Amino acid sequence: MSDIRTLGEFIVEKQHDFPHASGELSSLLSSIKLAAKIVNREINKAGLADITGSFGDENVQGEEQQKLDVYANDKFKAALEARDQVCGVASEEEDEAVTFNRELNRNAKYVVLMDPLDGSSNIDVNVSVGTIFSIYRRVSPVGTPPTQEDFLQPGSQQVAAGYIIYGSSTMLVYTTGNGVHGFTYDPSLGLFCLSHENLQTPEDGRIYSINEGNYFRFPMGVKKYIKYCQENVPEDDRPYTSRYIGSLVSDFHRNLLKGGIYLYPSTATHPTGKLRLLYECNPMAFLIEQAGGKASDGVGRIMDIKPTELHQRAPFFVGSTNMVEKVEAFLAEFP
Ligand code: AHM
Ligand code: MG
Repeated sequence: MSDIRTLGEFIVEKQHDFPHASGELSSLLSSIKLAAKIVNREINKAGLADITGSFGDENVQGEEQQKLDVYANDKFKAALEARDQVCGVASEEEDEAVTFNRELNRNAKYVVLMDPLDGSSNIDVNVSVGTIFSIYRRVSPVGTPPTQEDFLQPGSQQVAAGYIIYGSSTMLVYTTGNGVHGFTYDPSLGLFCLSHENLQTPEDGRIYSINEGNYFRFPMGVKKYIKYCQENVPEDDRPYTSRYIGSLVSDFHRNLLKGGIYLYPSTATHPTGKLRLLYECNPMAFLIEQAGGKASDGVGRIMDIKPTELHQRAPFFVGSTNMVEKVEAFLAEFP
C-alpha cells in the first residue's frame, strides 16, 4: 500500500512546480477527478441501463447529442462550479460559454474548456471514449464575469490540460507544464494511482492513425504521406502500421505510449477539418509537446493559433516529432 501514489497526493506534491502555486489548481484538478469517477461509473453501466443512444437533440455544431454526452457535460460543469476556482466553462456541448454566478466563482481565476465525452458515438459499441480538458488563467479582472477573451486564448497560454480515457482501464493523464503524468483508476479503492510518471513519446513512431475513408478528399500532401507510410522500405521500418479507433483520446493515448501520428486533415467538404481547436487540439497539443512530441495544423504550431471563435476547428497532426515534421514537409511541397 505504501508505494501507491494517488493523484491527490501527487498533485499536492507537485503543486510548487506550478508558476502560480496556491493550491487552487490542485483543488480544480481534484474536481475534475471527482467528475471523472462519476462519469466512469455511468459509462461502465452502458448497455445495462437506459443511458446509451441519442438524447434527441443536436449540439451547436449540428451533431446528434448522446445521452452520455449530456450527462458528462452536466457532471463536469457541476463539479467545477462546486469549487471556487473556476469562473466559467466552455464546452463542446454548449452553444455559448457558461458563466458561474456565485460570488466565489466570480472571484475565481480560472476558466475551463472541455469536451466532456469525446468519441461518444463509440459508446453504443463498447469502444473507449474520453473527456478532454484545458485550463487557462482568466485575462479579465477577477470579480467580474468572464469574457470571450478569457476563452479565446492561444493554446500556449494553457496552465494545465489533460484527458480521462474510459478504456479497458480508466486513466487520467495531465500536464501542468512540467511533464505528463498518467494515473490508472483502481475501482476497488476508488483512487487514481500513479502508473505513468513523466511520459515521453518516441521521437519516431510506426503507427499512423487517420480515417482513410476520406482519402479522396484529402490535400495532396496528406495523400502522399499516406502512401509514404505504406511503402515497402524495410531499412526504414516501413510500411507503418495503420490503427484508427475513431475516438481521439484512445488513438492519441496509444500513439503517445507507442510512438505514432494521428491525422485529421482538412477535407474537400470540411476545409478546416473536424476537430475543435479549443476543446480537442489545444489540450492534446500541450500534452504532446510536454511529452516531447509535436502538434501542427499542417503549417505551424497548433498552440500558436489565436482563436477567433469558441467552436473553431483546425486541421490536426499530432504525435512523434519526426512523423509530424514529415507530413508538414509533404504539405509544404504538395499543399
Ligand atoms: P466528437 O467530439 O463529436 O466525438 O468528434 C470527435 C471524434 C474524435 O474522437 C475522433 O477522432 C473523430 O471524431 C473521428 O471522426 P471520423 O468519424 O470522421 O473519423
Ligand atoms: Mg470531441
